[in-house]
Amino acid sequence: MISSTQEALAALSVTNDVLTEEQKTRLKEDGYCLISITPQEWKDRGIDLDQISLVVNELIAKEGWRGGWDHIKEKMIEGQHPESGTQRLNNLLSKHPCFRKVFTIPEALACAKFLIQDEICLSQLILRMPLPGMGAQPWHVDWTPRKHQNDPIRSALTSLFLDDFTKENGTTRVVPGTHKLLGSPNDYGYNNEKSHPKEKYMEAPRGSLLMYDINLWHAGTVCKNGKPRRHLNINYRDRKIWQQINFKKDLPAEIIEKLSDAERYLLKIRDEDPNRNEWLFRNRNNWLVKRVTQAYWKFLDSKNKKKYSNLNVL
Ligand SMILES: O=C(O)CCC(=O)C(=O)O
Repeated sequence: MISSTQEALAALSVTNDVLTEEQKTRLKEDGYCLISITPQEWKDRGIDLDQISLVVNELIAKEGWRGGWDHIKEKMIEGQHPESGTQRLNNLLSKHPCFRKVFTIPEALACAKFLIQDEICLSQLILRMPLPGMGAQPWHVDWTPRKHQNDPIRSALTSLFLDDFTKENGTTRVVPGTHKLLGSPNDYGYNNEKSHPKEKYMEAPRGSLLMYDINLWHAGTVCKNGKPRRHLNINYRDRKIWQQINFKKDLPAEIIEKLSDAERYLLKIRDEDPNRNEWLFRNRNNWLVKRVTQAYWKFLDSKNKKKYSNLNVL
C-alpha cells in the first residue's frame, strides 16, 4: 500500500533524475522551466495530444461559455462571465479517460515535489484558452502572496501546451525571479497588464511543458491572431491544503476503478484520506477561516519538517 508521496512517485518511476540539474536550478532561480517534448514522444508515453485536442474541442462545444465554472454553474449569468474573453474547462479527469495519464506526467510530479518539499496531491486539471482578440490577464500569483522569506511553497503548476504558443496567439508571460519577492505584483505597482522590463513570453511548440512556482508573477496575454492557444493546467498542492476539486466526491466510479494505488494516493481519494469539509472550503476566504487554517497548516509544517529532515527528497 502507498502511504507517502515518495512511495507514490517511486511507483510511478519518478526518480531524482527526471529533471536535470539545470532544470532544477532554473526552477529555483527563475521560478520556471520550459521543456520541449514532441507530440510523438507524448504518444510513446501513452498521451495522445491529437485525441486530447479533439476531446477538448468537443467539451468546449458542449459546455460553451459556462465551461470551466462547474462549481458555480447555477450562479452563472450570460453576459456576466467571471473571466470574459476566456474559454475554460474544469474537472477534466472526470470528463474523459484521455486525461488520465496527464496528472502523472513525471516532470510535473518531480517539479511539484521538488518545489513543495512536502507530501503533495493533485488540486485540479483544467483547460484555458483565450478567445480571439481577448484573454489578457493582469499580473498575478495563484496563491496568497508570501509574507516571509521562509514561507513554504504551497503549490506548483505545469502547463501542457496543446498548440504552438506564440506572442501572437496569447502565450503566457512571466517575470523571471519574481517568485522570490514577498507580497503581490500589486505591491510593486503591477496590478495591471502593463509590460514589465524583465518579462518573458513563453513561446514554445505544441507538446511543451511550462512548469512554475505558484509564486511566480505570470499572466495570460491577448490572442491577437485568433489562432487556438489551449493548454492543460496541472496544479499540484501541498497535501495539507484544500484541493480545488474534491476528487473523492466528484470522480466517477468507472474512472476510479482503473486507477492504481499511486494515482489514488495523489488524488486523495483513498478511504483513509479525510473528506474535504465543504463548509470550510466554501468559506475559505473568510478572514477567520483563513487565519485558523493557515495556523493549522503551519503547525503541520513544523511536524513534517522533522520527518523530512532525514529524507532524500527530489
Ligand atoms: O493561460 C495562461 O496563459 C495563464 C493562466 C493563468 O495564469 C491563470 O488562469 O491563473
